[in-house]
Amino acid sequence: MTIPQKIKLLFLLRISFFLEFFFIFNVFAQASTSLEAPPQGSNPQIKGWDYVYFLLQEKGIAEEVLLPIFSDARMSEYSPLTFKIKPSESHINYARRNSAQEQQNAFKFYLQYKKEFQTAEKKYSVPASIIAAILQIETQCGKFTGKELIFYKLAYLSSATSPESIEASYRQNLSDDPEIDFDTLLKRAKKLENIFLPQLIATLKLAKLNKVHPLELKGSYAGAIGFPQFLPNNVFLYGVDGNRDGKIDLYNPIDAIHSVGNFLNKHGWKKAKYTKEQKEKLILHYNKSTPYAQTVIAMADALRLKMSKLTKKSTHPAKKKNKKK
Ligand SMILES: [Ca+2]
Repeated sequence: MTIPQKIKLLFLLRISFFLEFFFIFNVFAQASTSLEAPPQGSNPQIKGWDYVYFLLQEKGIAEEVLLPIFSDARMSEYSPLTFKIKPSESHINYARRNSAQEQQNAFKFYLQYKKEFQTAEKKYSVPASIIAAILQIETQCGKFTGKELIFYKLAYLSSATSPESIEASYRQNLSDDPEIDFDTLLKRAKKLENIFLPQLIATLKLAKLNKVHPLELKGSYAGAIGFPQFLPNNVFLYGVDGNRDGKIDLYNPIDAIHSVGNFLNKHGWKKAKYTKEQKEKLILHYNKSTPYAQTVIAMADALRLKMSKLTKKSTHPAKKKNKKK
């Protein structure tokens, strides 16, 4: 390459650098005008959570509620959320969960709470086998309910529209797709905020109701709690006090059984029989993953078979006796 060619190339590179710089600058200027203005000044006590703190205050949550939580030692420092512009399909291999061992565990749980399962089935029209399969796939019927601080996780997920999250996510998405549309990214951020901010507020409400510190509520990395892994707001919308002790406690197996039944019933499960496709559609309300819904149905089919064998045995005790002789 000759010297003039090199100069020309350098010139072109500089031009593209400036173009890129102006583009990014423009994009962030646009972001800051189309989003709420971030709070001015920073309180070191709240460890960088100013933006979410501001969102919560905007929703009417008082400083005396927020400051003790965000300044608590259990609340880690804020780091921006990087999200994908297109929601990615779950990579969980649900089909693997329908093993003989998992079916056995769900069946054992069913036998332990048989009466409650039958009551729930009558009350909500949702087969016991479906409820048991959901509880098994969610948490192995309460064995693994998650150890994450849900207030922290939901605060993090609520911060999608923070300038730091927008910037980090823009850069990450840009490396995947150089033609990424900034408005689509902003819309996705707003959607995430609209999903998770109400859940964060519901966490505060739930903590108040249960008379515990919000940072004592534990669950999954996505903020779901209890045997059925409900998001906090769903506890208020679909939770049921199945054992009638005056509290909705999703760590209580009976409340959990009733709550899953009620959730599906309120989402349209109104009768005992549906086609496989109809069942799949209804279960997608619980978890928007087709492999999840298919695994629930497959496990429920296996459980129903075990349950029917049980009924046959119990309805023909004499036959069984004779056989033994
Ligand atoms: Ca209860």
